Amino acid sequence: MTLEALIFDVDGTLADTERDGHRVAFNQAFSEAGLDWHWDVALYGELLAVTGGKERMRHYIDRCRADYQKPADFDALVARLHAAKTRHYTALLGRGGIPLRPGVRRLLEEARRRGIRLAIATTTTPDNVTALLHHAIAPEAESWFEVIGAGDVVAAKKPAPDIYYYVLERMGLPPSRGMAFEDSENGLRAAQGAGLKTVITVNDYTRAHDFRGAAVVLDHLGEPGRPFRRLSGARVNGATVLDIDLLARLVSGP
Ligand code: XBP
Ligand code: MG
Repeated sequence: MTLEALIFDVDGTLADTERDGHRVAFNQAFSEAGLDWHWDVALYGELLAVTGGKERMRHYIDRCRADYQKPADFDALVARLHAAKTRHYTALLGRGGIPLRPGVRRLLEEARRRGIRLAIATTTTPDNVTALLHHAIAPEAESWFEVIGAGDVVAAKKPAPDIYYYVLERMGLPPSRGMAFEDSENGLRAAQGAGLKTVITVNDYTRAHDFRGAAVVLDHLGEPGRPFRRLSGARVNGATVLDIDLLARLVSGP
């Protein structure tokens, strides 16, 4: 089967955005609103089981803050906090706060040179995607991606496959011709659910997740002089960077 398109998750996959990005921005929004909510590194790792920032805040209150009396307009409070969090997060990206993960720029540039189509399928808010692309890749990088599926455009977030279905449908792409890139179990389940083979690059929050069924699991995509480490999945026959030729083999493999 021919490889025609690469579809990327954003948070944790293009860049390590969660611990030093989203988490910090949530805490800024909480303290600015005078709330005593604080998400430390370990707690945030647990909260990441729920995708979507608004959903994550509601989950935190329901599971961890039995003491908190929800106001009548709790939904509006969550929406306000989330808007403030997005403002803090995009400002942090604007200061160049979060770089791309190893090999991401190399692979995107090779894909563009070779006419491979690119897209994004993420749970995060569209403004966050735009800010990351703009500040970490290039001012015009949004135009590198044919479809950007993000945030609330689908009702059910990952691990539901909906965002991948949304992107595949807009691209007119059969899943057998695409490869998804994810960093988490929720992301893998979403991509698999839509019939896509998936490359996993783990990070500190996701290393111990269950990645059975992934095409290959790596520590990162690899750069010349900075080889990836294969953690599980398909054999890579001595390859040290994940490039389009290797991806084409993975997509046509068993
Ligand atoms: C990332 C998420 C998001 C971000 C926060 O999922 O779960 O919720 O943590 O983003 P993915 P918002 O890796 O699939 O992109 O606050 O904008 O929801
Ligand atoms: Mg992710």
